[in-house]
Amino acid sequence: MKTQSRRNFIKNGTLSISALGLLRQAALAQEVQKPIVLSTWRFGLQANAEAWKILSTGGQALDAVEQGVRLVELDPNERSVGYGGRPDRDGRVTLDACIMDHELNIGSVACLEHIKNPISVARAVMQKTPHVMLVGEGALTFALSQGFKKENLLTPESEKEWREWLKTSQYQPPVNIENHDTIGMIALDQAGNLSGACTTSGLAYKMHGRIGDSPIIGAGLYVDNEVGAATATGHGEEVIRIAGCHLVVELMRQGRAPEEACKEAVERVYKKQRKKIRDIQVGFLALNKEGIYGSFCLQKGFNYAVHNKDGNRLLNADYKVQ
Ligand code: SD4
Repeated sequence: MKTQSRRNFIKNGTLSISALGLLRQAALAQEVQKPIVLSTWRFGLQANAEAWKILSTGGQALDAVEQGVRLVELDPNERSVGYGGRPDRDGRVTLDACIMDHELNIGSVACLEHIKNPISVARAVMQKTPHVMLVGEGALTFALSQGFKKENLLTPESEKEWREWLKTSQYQPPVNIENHDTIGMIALDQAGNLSGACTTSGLAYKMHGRIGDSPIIGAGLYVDNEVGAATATGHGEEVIRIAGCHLVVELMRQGRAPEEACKEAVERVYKKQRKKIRDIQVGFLALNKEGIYGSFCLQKGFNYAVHNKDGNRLLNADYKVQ
């Protein structure tokens, strides 16, 4: 009897020590990975590095995403965002951008001309107006009233390309996967708050006035501080059709891991395809409240940059169409 209870004691003791170990392991596994920032495409590396300066010193995700994407907007060699972006079919550079913080504050501009940093105008819409979205002339008038400078955004390189395009285009907006890229950035700061920003010159040689998913909250970007954040790139028409980023965040709310949520959204685009699937690209990038991230795209070629305490790196998204 005595021996047995001693054995039980030892056995129970061993069990409780290993149970404790398991609990500790589980706690470690659940430790939130923060701060962390993610952005779409290769230029995400430089944008992340800029955002990291803010995040790594305890700054807010909102400031980090704004400053991060501004860098790409200002780069004339990036031909799909901000200054130097490819124009529409009339030769006009029209920009779309939106920003969202952890308190569901949102700001957006669309079809904005002549301003190098549309993301900062979007932030001003969010913080200084009773509205959430301004477009075209109204957005420009507001930007100028806030001290933004009116500038020519069409660089000689972009103009030359556009003039070449005019020769053969028959003025038809093209649908292909090469001549567009957007920077979408999502971040979780040290305080555990999420924010996101998305900015683009949209599809090259689009019809004048065309607006994609990027400035539309719920399509090109969505943030819910209880759940996670998502951003999108690719053919805006397809992303808007499924309310893409809102869908990804809601799928995470239902328990999907970030990559699974992105995959399910891509599946939905795939199932409801209206154009030749090879002519369309859509990519989603998601981050949850625990700092776990994932991505998925329709066809090979989408990559994204991740910066956390382990460094800044470029990863390839998995894809649907083999
Ligand atoms: C748009 N989604 O205007 C943007 C373009 C883009 O990769 O992301 N291209 O439809």
